[in-house]
Amino acid sequence: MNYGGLTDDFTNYSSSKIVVVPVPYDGTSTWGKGADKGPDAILEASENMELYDIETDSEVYLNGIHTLKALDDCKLPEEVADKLKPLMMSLFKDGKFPVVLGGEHSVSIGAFQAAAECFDNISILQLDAHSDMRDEYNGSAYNHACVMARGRELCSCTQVGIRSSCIEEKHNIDDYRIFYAHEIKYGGNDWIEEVISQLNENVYLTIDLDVLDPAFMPATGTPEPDGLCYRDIINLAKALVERKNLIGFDVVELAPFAESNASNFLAAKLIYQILSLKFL
Ligand SMILES: [Mn+2]
Repeated sequence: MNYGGLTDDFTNYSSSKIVVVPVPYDGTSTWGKGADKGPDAILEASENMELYDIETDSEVYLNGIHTLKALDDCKLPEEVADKLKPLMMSLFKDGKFPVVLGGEHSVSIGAFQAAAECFDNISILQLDAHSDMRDEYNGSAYNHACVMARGRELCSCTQVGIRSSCIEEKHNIDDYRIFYAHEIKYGGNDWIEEVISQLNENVYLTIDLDVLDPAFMPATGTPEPDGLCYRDIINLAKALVERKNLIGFDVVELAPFAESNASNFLAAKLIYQILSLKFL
């Protein structure tokens, strides 16, 4: 399987501008399991997408999309980071635009480390229901609940869509850099401008799919009510690619349902629409 179900003409590594990195890791999730099935579900759904994007009037696959062999066989989240970081660094050095498919959110840590090492003047933009700012959880600093605490050790992090935190995380949260879901949903339209204006020139985007309302994205391990809608993310992505240099992104925490493909298809299409905006 490759992302988009493309023919060989558009999947060659050397000629592809985009590289998809499946990381089917689900070692630290605490409630709903199944994020290890996320990458395959996204790839399978992507083979059933239309490859023409209406809003941008473009066919982004013409830039080439290479899908790597899955990074698997890791037991601990530290091992995932140790393998993903050099892989991502090699992609950045080759001038590729990487898209990481999780897996649970701890897989982002290796991508953050690579981004911070390869780019100066960088920010991480997190879309998520959960602040993920615990110093450590269940004995590991690389647990999915700690991913943004690791991110903020590397560069400035802006958090969007948050609606679940524990009290111990508050000392790690910067009030200026967090945009709670209720403020976004019920507080007017200025939030996108405020988010973009605080980001550095280079931006790595991490999308935990539970940022979306469970009405749209039920197939995730830790769903939280009162979340964002698909259009909120597209509108933010539009402003992001127009004003900043998006260097890559990840989409994590899809835990597919056997009875419905809708969440899988949403994830596949969200990736394609962000790519369509980026390469317009
Ligand atoms: Mn998360």
